[in-house]
Amino acid sequence: MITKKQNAAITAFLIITMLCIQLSSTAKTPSDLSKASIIPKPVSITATGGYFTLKSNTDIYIQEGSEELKQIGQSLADILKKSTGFAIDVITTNNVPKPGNIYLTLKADNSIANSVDEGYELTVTKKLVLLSANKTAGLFRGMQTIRQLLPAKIEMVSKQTGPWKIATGIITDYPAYSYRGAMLDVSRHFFGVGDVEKLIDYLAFYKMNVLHLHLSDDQGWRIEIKSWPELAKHGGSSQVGGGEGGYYTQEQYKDIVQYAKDRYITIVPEIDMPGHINAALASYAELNCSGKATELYTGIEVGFSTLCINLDVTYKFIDDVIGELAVLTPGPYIHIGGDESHSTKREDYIPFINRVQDIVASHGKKVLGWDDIAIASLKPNVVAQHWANVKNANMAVGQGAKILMSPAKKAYLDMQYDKSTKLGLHWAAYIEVDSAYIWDPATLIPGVGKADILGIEAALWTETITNIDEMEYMIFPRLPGYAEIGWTPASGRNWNEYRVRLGKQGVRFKAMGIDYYQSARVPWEK
Ligand code: NGO
Repeated sequence: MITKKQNAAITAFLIITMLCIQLSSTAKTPSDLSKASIIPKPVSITATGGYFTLKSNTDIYIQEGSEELKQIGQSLADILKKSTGFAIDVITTNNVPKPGNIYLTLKADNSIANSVDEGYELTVTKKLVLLSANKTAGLFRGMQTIRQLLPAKIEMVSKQTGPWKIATGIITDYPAYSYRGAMLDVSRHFFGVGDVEKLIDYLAFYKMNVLHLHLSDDQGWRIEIKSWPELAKHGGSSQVGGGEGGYYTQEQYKDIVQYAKDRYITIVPEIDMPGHINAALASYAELNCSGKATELYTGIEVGFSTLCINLDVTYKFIDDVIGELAVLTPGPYIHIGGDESHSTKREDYIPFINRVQDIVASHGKKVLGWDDIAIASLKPNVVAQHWANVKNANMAVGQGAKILMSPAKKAYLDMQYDKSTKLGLHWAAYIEVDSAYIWDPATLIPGVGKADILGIEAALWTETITNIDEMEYMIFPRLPGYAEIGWTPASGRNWNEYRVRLGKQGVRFKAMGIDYYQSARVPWEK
């Protein structure tokens, strides 16, 4: 006769023995989830030492009741179908599916701790891949982890041979910062809708959630404004070096916004003012203090143009432009630029920025601006994007504003990797892949701590970048590092460990057809 006490002891013994077997097999077998090269690195990974195998009869089951969930299931199926060649269906269910399948569910009780909107929990057993989150955004982020756990060739668009194995275990994950973005300057050189969508796909793959579009500058105006049609028609007809330029019609812009939204990415549109505005001054004579339109500009100087601060029409123009943009923009922010207004007197600049903040607010949006705006009186909810001036960042924080971190020395994607880089500039620094990774937004500027920071944004200015291949060369392999800085807690980041994980992404870049900079500081897996 076994007593209750003995029974409990036997059970405990069995559990400990099983755990030991599992741990030792984890160490020996290559199926070790904790060794997976996921970028950004998840907050917590527990490996259990086995494999789930995606087979020709694998389907994606989704919990009933959410159209968005269906879309996420479908986008995962679309990716997996191409490379595996399997006919993967998306099936709605209320029960845990039978072994061999992927299951996406929402937690009705919001029980995933710390996750805000984007956290998720991924449990892989030999039988099932179970992805759950409080919100669909979390499922979308978690889906990127599933992609990265599969062999790199899962990203190819032609049929490949398996096996398609995923190491078993549990991942619990959520972001350190709520804003993790990239900026693309489409003014200096224009990038069409397809190129922008490609960039959005890359951001999504690394769990980034904002794309800031620098839509206007001296060299080109890139968004159709119906009440001021010459802005796009004339102001959009130039670019650096004198190419034909281009602009997005409002319909095309809506497509970009929707494409991003489907990937849980917010578009932040920027109209740079009062400087960097020559394309508008060339399009409308009445915007100039002289009453005469300027010439279109195709050089790369900065700081020579300004709106005419004391004209009423200036504010009518801004109100119309911001008004149309606000309607096209579901996200909370409109970026007003404000950088390098060297041709605007300080006594004009300050009231101008104050007034423009009110215009943005009157259209129901929040203001983002380069850190230069900190010399004005910042209204509540304004975010200052730090790029060069530490004093400005401190002044912004002193006024209660949050900071978006884009320090040019660390996070400018147009900075050359080293002296041999043919594209790009180096006025702020040469930024090798390690330098791009080794910094902490929360300790970079004395007096600006984690609580003051909204997030990080890597900026690609395009004076020297003319097409998607050049864009890819400058952003890869630095982009995944910025994604990790934004997502993974600083305490979990270490260059020597990261460079190995990054090296393993090389095959993924290749599978996606990305031509990247093969930095000698990274052990690339070919
Ligand atoms: C500066 C400048 C841009 C340039 C960029 C080039 C800011 C905020 N204003 O950054 O106009 O394109 O450098 O690196």
